[in-house]
Amino acid sequence: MNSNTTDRVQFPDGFLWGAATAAFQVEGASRSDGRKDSVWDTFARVPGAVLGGDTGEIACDQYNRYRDDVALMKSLNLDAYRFSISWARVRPDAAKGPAGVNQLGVDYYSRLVDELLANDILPWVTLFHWDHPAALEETGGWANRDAAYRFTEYALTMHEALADRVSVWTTLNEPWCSSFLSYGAGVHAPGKLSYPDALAAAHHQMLGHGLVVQELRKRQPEANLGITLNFTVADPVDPSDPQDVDAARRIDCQMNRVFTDPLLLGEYPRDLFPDLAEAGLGGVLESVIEDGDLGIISTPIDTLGVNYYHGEEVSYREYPGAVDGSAPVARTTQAPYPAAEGVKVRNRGLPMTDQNWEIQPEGLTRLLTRLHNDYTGPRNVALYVTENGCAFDDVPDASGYVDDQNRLSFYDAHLRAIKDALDAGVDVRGYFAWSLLDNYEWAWGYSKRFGIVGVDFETQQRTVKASGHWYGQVAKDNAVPALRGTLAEPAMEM
Ligand code: PNW
Repeated sequence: MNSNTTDRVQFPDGFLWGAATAAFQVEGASRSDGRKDSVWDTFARVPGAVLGGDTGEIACDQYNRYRDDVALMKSLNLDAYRFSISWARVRPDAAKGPAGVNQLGVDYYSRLVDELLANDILPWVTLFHWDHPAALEETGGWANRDAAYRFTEYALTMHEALADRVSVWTTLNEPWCSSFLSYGAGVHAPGKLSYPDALAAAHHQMLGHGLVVQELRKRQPEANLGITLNFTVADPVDPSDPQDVDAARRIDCQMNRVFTDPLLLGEYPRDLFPDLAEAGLGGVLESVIEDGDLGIISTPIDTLGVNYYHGEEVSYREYPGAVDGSAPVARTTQAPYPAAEGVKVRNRGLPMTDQNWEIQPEGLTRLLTRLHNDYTGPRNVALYVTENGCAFDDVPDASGYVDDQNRLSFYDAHLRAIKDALDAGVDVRGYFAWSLLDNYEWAWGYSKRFGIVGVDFETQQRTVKASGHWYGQVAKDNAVPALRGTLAEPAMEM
């Protein structure tokens, strides 16, 4: 087991090393060149919705600084940049037809792609990372089935503009967040507290995913098409207690299988329906599923993107010091699971990030192995870890340098966990650090820093952290170096 060793670990030839961001979190320029409000712009203005009242108006100003940021990626030896396109920049009024396109918005992504290619960096494009036009929300947003068709039209606008240079397309990022957390829990934009809307939004996003895969496949058969999901690893506190096992089953069902089953098996998990009925939501999901939808949703894909931060240990029983990793916002919210009332997350005493997210690298090995065995392996779908990372309250030294050994160790441990999965025969082909830059961390605003590159939000100065220098070397060597320091004898210099 590599994760139990401190040795250097070599990755397979061709393993892809990247870093990720999302449009709303880094671009800023929220009013430039015809962009209009997305739901995140309007949500950020709701009192109490985002810590500190932070908005995305400026963020990392990547819209104006993308050349510098691409140079930074180059200096870190990155093979790929995973970024998202802002729907609100491209179709600001959510209007249909060619007249709805904001060409200046499209042009920005064209320039970004050119800059990446000129630097030999693969553009890994995500079409939807949560910032749909506020105008679309006025007609019900994703709770309205029409959103799936509007999403397809927007996707085709971007495909037409970029397909001569872009070969990797991710439809959605983490639909669990943009449905359950956004329409159900009220934690993310548009901040709704409706489980029926959350279930409808999830289904319509997956329908939009399938429609886009079908259309892009026709136009670009050789493209790498996929979706990125966020996963948890839900363990029962006591595996011999049927109640605890039921708690874990529900969380696994309502975060993981509710997406992987329709996507790769062509059906919703059977156990979801009785749980929903018991929670007073009987017939709600059924009412939005039309004939043929599951066939569209399960259109074959090439890649499943895996976002992993941590798992959780759950029970119906009360344990002292439950884990709560959500932003302490001054707003009414509810659980992001429509049918898991009473399920509690136990604090198992693992080390945590400064966001109270547990650090659990072995969960990633188990997750990748399970996905490969149950879903992707038999269908020849490749796995890429499209996000993994951690928030720490960095303390720069007098010169501004951040010696973030905590973040570096987090990456080291998770990359070793991936190597364990590779050694077990799992088809993992690449890894993206979340995130390239400190950025707008949604409901946490700018209070949480995920970057391997630090950003001074006053001056916009970027400073590569110790973790960034380390990661750049990993990308260059295609290997994680031997661990030094307290865990092992100092490694021999070669
Ligand atoms: C993901 N949760 O978000 C996103 O894809 C990124 O945009 C984000 O910055 C990153 O992870 C770190 O948070 C999540 O509450 C946000 O379970 C919240 C949750 C999960 C993922």
